[in-house]
Amino acid sequence: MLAIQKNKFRNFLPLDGIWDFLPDFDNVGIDQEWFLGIPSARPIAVPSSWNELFLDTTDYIGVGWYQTTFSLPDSWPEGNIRLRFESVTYKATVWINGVSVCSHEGGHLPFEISLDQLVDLYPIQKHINTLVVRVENELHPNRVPPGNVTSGSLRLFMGNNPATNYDFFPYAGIDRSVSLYQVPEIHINDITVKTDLIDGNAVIEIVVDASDDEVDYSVELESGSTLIRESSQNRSNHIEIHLKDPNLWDPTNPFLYKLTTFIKRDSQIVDSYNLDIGVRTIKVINNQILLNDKPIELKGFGRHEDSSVTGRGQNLPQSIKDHNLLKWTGANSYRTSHYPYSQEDLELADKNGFLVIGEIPAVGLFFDDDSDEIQVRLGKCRQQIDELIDRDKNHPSIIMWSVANEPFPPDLMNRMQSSSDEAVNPISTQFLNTLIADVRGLDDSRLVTFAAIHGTPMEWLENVDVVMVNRYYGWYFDSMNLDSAIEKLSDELEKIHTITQKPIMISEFGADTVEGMHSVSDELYTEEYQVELLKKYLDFAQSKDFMVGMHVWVFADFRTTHSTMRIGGLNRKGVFTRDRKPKMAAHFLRSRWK
Ligand code: BDP
Repeated sequence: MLAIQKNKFRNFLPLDGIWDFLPDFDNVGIDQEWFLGIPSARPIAVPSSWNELFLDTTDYIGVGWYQTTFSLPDSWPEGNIRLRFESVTYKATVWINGVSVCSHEGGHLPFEISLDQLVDLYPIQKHINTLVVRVENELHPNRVPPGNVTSGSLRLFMGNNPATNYDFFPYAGIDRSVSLYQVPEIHINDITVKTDLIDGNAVIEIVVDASDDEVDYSVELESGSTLIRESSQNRSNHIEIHLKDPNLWDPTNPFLYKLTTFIKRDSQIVDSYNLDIGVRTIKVINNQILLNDKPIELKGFGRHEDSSVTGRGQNLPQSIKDHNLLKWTGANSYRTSHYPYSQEDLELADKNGFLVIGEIPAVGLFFDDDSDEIQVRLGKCRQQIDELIDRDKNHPSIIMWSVANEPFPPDLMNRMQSSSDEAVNPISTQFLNTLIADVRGLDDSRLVTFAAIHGTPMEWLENVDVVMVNRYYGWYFDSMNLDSAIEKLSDELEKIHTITQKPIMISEFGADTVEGMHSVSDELYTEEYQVELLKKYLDFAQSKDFMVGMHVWVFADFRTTHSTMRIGGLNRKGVFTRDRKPKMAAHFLRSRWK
C-alpha cells in the first residue's frame, strides 16, 4: 500500500481537523441509527486519541462516534477516488451519506476503500457528503493485542479498568490522518524495491504493480547530478538498475536516492510515483549482524507513541523532537514497540539513519485457551504482518521485523522461577513459526525475530535470525543486587547462545526512575540506580562476542494503566521524562554512545 502522493497525475484532499464526536457509553448508536448523523456532538481533533481530551473519556475504551463532511473539488475527474485511514484503534466502521462503506479491525495500520461503487448510490461528486465513523476499542482475549484475559497468562499489568496484560495505555480513536485521494484511471498500485550488493556494485530491483497489463514501465534514479533511466523490456513489470560505486545507506551516511517510476500507455505517461530509496543490505552471519557486509551493533531504545495531549494520536512535532533526542544520545537504532509507528516516523528514520525493528501489535499473546481462540489471534497477527510489510517494505531504515513482544508460554511463572526447559505445547511453537514463515515469504530481504520474555522456551528461538530478549535482572529480579543480576544474565545468555548459536540482542532492560530522586547509596527509583544498571548491562554486552545490540527500555516515560507498580500511572523507565527532559541516564548514554 503506497503512501499517498500528490503530483500531476494524483489528487489529494486531507480531511484532518476538527470533527464532531460523541462517546457511546451505552452502545446504543447502531440501534438509534447514528450512522445517519450523530444526534449531538462535541468537537474533537482528528488525529488524536480521545482519552486525553475529555474528563469523561480518560479511561474510556468503549465506542465513540466521529462525524465530518467533505465535498470533492470540481477539478477532480470522476472515479478512482479512495478514502484512506492511516490508523483507527481498534475497530472502525465507516458510513458515507448513511451507506456503510467498510470496516477494519486492528489499530496502527492503514486501510482504504474505493468510493467508486458509491457513486451509483449517491452522486458524491456533486454534494456535501457526510462521513461517519464508529470507533470501538473494547478489549477482548481474541484480539491482537489481547485484552481482558482471564485464563492462564501472566496478568502483570492489571491495575484499574481497563485490564490488559501489557502496560501501555490502550488509547482509542482516529489516531492518524484521514484523507481522500485520487489516482488516474490507469495507475500504479504498488512498487517493491529491493537492493543488493554484488562485488561492491549495487543491484536495485524494482517490481511495479499497475492497474492495467497493457502499459510500459520505466524508472529514473537521481544520483547526484546524473540521472539513470531504465525501461523494462516486453512490458515486464520488473526493472533492474546496476549502479557502480553506490552511495550506501547507513546510520552515518543515510543517503537516499530519488527513484521515480512511470507507466506509459501508447507512449504517453499516465502515472508516476516517487520513492526515496536507500541502497543497503542486511544479513546475519555467524554471531554478527552485517549492514552492507560490515558488522554493526544496535544501540538504542524501545519507544512508544505517547504524549500527554494527543495520547497515541499522531504528533509530528514530537516525532521530530524524539528523533533529535535519539541522535543526541548517540543511538543508531530503535524498535517500534509494541506496534507499527506512523509512516512519517519511518520517513524520519530513513532520513536520520536509524536502524529500525518494525513490530506488529502482538503483545501479550498467550496460548492456554481454546485452540479456536488461538487460531483467531493467529489470523489477526497474520493480517497485521501482511499490512505492515505492505506499508513499510520500501524503507531502508527497517532492517528486521518483530512478530511479537513477549509471547507467554503457558507455564511462564514456573519457567521464570526454575529456568525449566521442558517442551512447550506445540501449538504455540507452530503459531510463532507460522508468523516467521509469513514474514520470510513476504520479504526475504530483511531479518526476523521476536522479543522473548525471561522463561521463553528454547524451541521458540530456533527459527529467528537474531535472538532478542527482554531482561529485567536488577529490577523485577535481583533488584538492588546488580552484581548477582549480571551474573545471572550472563549465565542465561551464554546458555541461550550455546544452544541457538545465534547473535543475541537485549531488546529491553531498564529501571523505573523518578526524575529528581537521588541517593548516595543504591536505592530503587533513583537516577543513580538507573545509570548503574544501564552501565552494568552495557559493560556486560561489550564483553561478549555474540551480543549485537542493546535497546534500553525505554526512551521516555509513558502512560500506563494505574497500578501499584506504576507510580502516577506512568512507566518511568524512560531515560527522558514524558515531557522529554533528560534524566541522568540520558547523559550517561550520550557519554557512552557518542
Ligand atoms: C516488558 C514489556 C514492556 C513493559 C516492560 C516494563 O515488554 O512493554 O513496559 O516490561 O515492565 O515486559 O517496564
